[in-house]
Amino acid sequence: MSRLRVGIVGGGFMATVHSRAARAAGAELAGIVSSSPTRGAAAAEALGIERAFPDLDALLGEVDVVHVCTPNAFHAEQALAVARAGVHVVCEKPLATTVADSRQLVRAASGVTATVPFVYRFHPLVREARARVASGEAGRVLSIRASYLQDWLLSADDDNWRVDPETGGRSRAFADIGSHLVDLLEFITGDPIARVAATRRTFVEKRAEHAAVSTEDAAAVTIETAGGAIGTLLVSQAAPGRKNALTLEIAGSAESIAFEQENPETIWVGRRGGSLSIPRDADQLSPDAARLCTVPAGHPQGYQDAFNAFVADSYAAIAGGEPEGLPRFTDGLRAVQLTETVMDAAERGAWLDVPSEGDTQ
Ligand code: SOE
Repeated sequence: MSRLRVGIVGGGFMATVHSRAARAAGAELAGIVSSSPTRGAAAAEALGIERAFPDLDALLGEVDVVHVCTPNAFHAEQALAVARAGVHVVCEKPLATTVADSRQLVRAASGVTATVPFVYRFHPLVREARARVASGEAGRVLSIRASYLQDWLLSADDDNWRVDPETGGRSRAFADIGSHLVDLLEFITGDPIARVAATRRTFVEKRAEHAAVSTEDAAAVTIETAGGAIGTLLVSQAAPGRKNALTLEIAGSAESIAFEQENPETIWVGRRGGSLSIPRDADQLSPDAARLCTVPAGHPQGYQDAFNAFVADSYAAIAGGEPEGLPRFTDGLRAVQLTETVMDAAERGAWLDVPSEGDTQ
């Protein structure tokens, strides 16, 4: 079989991560489009990609799959063009900046493989946590304590396109990192968030290149799940010392399970008697966790490994496979729906129901 020909749109940090993962999966990096021809040429050179193309249309005729790694506001238009050309698509999160656009993407991409990099799903011990909940070992899910804290937008000197709703969308911290948190929570528990109450804050209103910033630095959310669990989510990009601290702790009626993204090689299983820490060791894990172990126990796997596994599974789906737990455009839509409901709940100061998948299709 000939190698999959991959195109990348965007030239920043995420384009680097995606291109490494595409290469690791054995694909051919055929082309890149960036915001200007000069940037495109520089990105092609830096990432070892064959050609820089002047625009997306030119790239589309040359590739089997396009990875969209541009600022949020461009996702909808670009992913739509890719899907409408019958080309497979991997689109960064948030899938789009509105629910309406995300729905349109889900419809437009029904004939191609279309995935969203909720890559924390690909840590083997996340799969182990999921298996413990699914098998009933953890018992009924009672409560959830979840947070995702970063500090890179702490001060007025810190700036980024994400703070501007024109490029980042209405929500910033929740769309950017809260989306990962809710995806992971629902993925592990299998229990959808049914209702939310929320509050949000913009601590820094004037940044180096943006005045009157309205997007949130932080959001605090109280949740109820369809299965009757309750929980709290704290999301902030202004928490000193926290770099990429996604923490998820689920208390079931039989055991608690805690996962920390910055320390993904163990999960903590809490019990009334005899709590334990489970290391990533393929021989001891459930099949779906074991399949994602790429190096032996004691040889740490991390973020890029999770990303590589996501891209490898996306390509396996393109080849006709059905890999377990692959985040698709419907999951991207779900996270956008949750983000929008959290923002609405914060603005209205009210508990709001989260529309279910069926309502949003
Ligand atoms: C920036 O907040 C960022 O790079 C996110 O965009 C990623 O999705 C997350 O994995 C790490 O932080």
